[in-house]
Parts: sequence; structure tokens; C-alpha cells
Amino acid sequence: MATTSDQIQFIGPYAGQKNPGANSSAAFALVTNGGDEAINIIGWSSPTVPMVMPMYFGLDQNEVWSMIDVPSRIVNVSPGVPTLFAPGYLHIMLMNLQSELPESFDLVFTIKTESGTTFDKTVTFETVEWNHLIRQSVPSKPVL
Ligand SMILES: [Cu+2]
Repeated sequence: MATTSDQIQFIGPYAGQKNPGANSSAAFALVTNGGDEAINIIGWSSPTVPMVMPMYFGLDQNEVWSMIDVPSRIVNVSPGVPTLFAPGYLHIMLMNLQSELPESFDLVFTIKTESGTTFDKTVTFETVEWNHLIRQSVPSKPVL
């Protein structure tokens, strides 16, 4: 059965920039799967952001927030098991941005799944201050 964009929800989406005006941003959300089958996301892109990819985001040995590559690029979203993009775990890296993030913005993700489906998902992100963002360990809007 083909995966549809309605099957995946991004809950409490927020994003931040370490250096305002920089051309990269970290985006977070709790991603749920309302369908019956697990979805393996193998590709992320966007018509408006030149580069979008999942990466780990955690403190290194020097207590500095650092990005760690996810070489496979695979993110699994299983029914009943939300996938968390949050500081200390995964984030969606937005790169080569043309401008500073507005207070709120819509982002279209083109998501490709391992089962061969590709669909667009529009997500509305709120921009939060970096120092506030990194203290958050859960999505800004609790669910479940
Ligand atoms: Cu990043």
C-alpha cells in the first residue's frame, strides 16, 4: 500500500539557528505514523531549501553541541512509536538557506520511502531562540 503524506504527522515543529543569519538551521519535531506499516524514510529534500538531511545532534566530549552524520540517511517511523527529532537525538538539518529564519515558516519536505513512494509534506515550523532550544529535551507541544 502506498504511503501518503497524511500518514505521517510532524507534531510541535520548531527550528533554531546557532548563529542568526547563518545559512544553516536545525529543525525538530515529533514524527508519528498513523498507518499500519512502518515507514523507512530514505530520502529528504525540499523545493525551497537546497539541502535537507537527518543527523544526530548531541553534546560532544567538550560539552559542545555537535552534528553527527547518519550515513544511511534512513529514519524509521513505526506506527505507535513516535520518532523524536529533539536536541540530544535526531534533528533535520536545513542547509544553504538563503535568509534568516522567520518567526514561523512553512517548509515542504519531499520524502522518499524505502517502499518506493515519494510524497510532499508541508510542515509549519516556529523559530525559537538557540539558547532556549538547546535546553529543550522534549517537543514544545506535548502529545500522547
Ligand atoms: Cu545540523
